Amino acid sequence: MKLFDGGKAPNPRRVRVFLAEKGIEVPLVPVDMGAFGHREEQVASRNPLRRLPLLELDDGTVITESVAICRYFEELQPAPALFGTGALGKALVEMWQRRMELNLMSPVAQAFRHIHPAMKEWEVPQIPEWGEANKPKAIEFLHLLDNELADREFAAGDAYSIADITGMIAIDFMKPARVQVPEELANVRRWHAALRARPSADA
Ligand SMILES: N[C@@H](CCC(=O)N[C@@H](CS)C(=O)NCC(=O)O)C(=O)O
Repeated sequence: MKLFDGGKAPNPRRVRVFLAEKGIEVPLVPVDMGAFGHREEQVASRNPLRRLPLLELDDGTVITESVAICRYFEELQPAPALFGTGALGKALVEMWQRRMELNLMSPVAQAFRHIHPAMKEWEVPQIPEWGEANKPKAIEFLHLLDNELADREFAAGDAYSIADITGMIAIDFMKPARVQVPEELANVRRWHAALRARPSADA
């Protein structure tokens, strides 16, 4: 199998961090997204959405969507469990994974893609007002998250999970999106710093 990777872009990074936490090595095919390599035949023929990451299995089957790729590896190698354990644990990870994606990563991505000048050819039409409108949505969710993290170590409970990976990468993505984590959100800051200190964060 091979993983078509997009370098610094947040979704490819989600899969690399997940694999690092699992201790799984997969051959990477680096794609230069800055040069629009993801719009060329190599990617477009495998994923008509022309997005990364994508995983190609040895029989030619292609899996796209970061969480679907991670799910595949979770099933191949269940330990350490990054999608939760037991009925309740799995439901809570799913809940927080979706919350992180829909309420944090998505508004941050919208802010970045609709405001940053470098994204003008990526997001057509680019609507800066829409980008600006998304910034307070991300901040509002971070306040909610800060309350939740007051009495637990990780997003979905006492164990690290894919929800933490999505959350960490969404917060890292706030820098180029020019959105600040409010100073007073001490729990979010503590949680993010702990996630960044894990070796997997550099994957
Ligand atoms: N929902 C997809 C999103 C994939 C995605 O949007 N990837 C970005 C990189 S972070 C991309 O390929 N963008 C290319 C483009 O917008 O043209 C996933 O979770 O993998």
